[in-house]
Amino acid sequence: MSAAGPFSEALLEALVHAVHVVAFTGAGISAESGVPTFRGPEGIWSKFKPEELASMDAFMRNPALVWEWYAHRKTIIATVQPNPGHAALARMESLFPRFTLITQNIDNLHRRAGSTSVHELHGNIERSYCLDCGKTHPNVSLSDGVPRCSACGGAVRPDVVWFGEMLPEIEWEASASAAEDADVFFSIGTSAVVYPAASLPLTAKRCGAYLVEVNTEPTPLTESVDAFLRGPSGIILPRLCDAVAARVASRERAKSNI
Ligand code: BV8
Ligand code: ZN
Repeated sequence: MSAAGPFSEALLEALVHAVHVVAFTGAGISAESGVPTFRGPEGIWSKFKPEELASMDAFMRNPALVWEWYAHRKTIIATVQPNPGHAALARMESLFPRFTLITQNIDNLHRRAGSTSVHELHGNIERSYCLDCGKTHPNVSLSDGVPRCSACGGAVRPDVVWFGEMLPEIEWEASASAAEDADVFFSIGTSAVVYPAASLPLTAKRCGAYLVEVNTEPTPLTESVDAFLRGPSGIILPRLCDAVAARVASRERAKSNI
């Protein structure tokens, strides 16, 4: 174990001197809460093809099936709690001068863990809207298959970004500029295969960020990162926060002893 414990000096020094730290998360950060990922061996895509469910075509073809899938996921999400990985990212808001959290997840667990600002690139399963008049429907009853709009009777859909759909512009712009400005950029629990979200880590690196990946497995991004922290984010992230806090505290003590 080096002086820094399981984390390299380079990583801890980059974090202690960072002004703007950015964290970008995928389904892996919610895995330890019990939310299934997409592409793992038990991933939800292993049973269904993404195009069969997470696309407008799928919804127009069979809205009841798509809603059945989202209802199933909503049921899982309603029973789970944020895990220590989510809590560590909420803690990072007070650990660094500037901290930006970007997520591909739609499970709302970052907000429930206490993160106050979350850029949701792929929407949020707790929001729905009417396809015809755009009215938002916070809670939908799925008793009769496809929820109908109370204002116009139109079909209501989940407020999530499907394949072939544009990402929410404000969230995307804010995320892209955060990646360009990051001193340290974390890619956490994502297979880094869904674009344009997956382009953010390399944008950050190209613009000078120290790029860190936290994942239980290597991904297409791993060969490009400055630090690959292999393991569950629910274990690694709290330990990393403790190591940074300890290093900042010892510097403060050293300064006050001068
Ligand atoms: C768009 C909906 C533009 C909500 C999702 C060819 C090349 C490049 C791009 C494309 C292409 N063909 C098509 C495209 C575009 C397409 C795309 O990227 N396809 C990919 C699959 C090739 N992208 C789009 O369509 C996007 N829109 O491009 O529009 C446009 C539009 C109009 C006109 C012109 C252009 C929209 C993409 C959004 C799709 N929506 N979901 C929902 O139902 O959830 S995608 C889905 O995948 C989720 O949103 C999810 O967030 C996303 C990424 O998955 P991950 O989060 O990474 O999850 P995954 O299971 O894959 O990985 C989990 C990781 O965690 C693993 O690495 C695992 O090892 C790790 N892990 C597990 N446990 C832990 C852990 N890590 C740490 N700790 C643990 N405990
Ligand atoms: Zn309507």
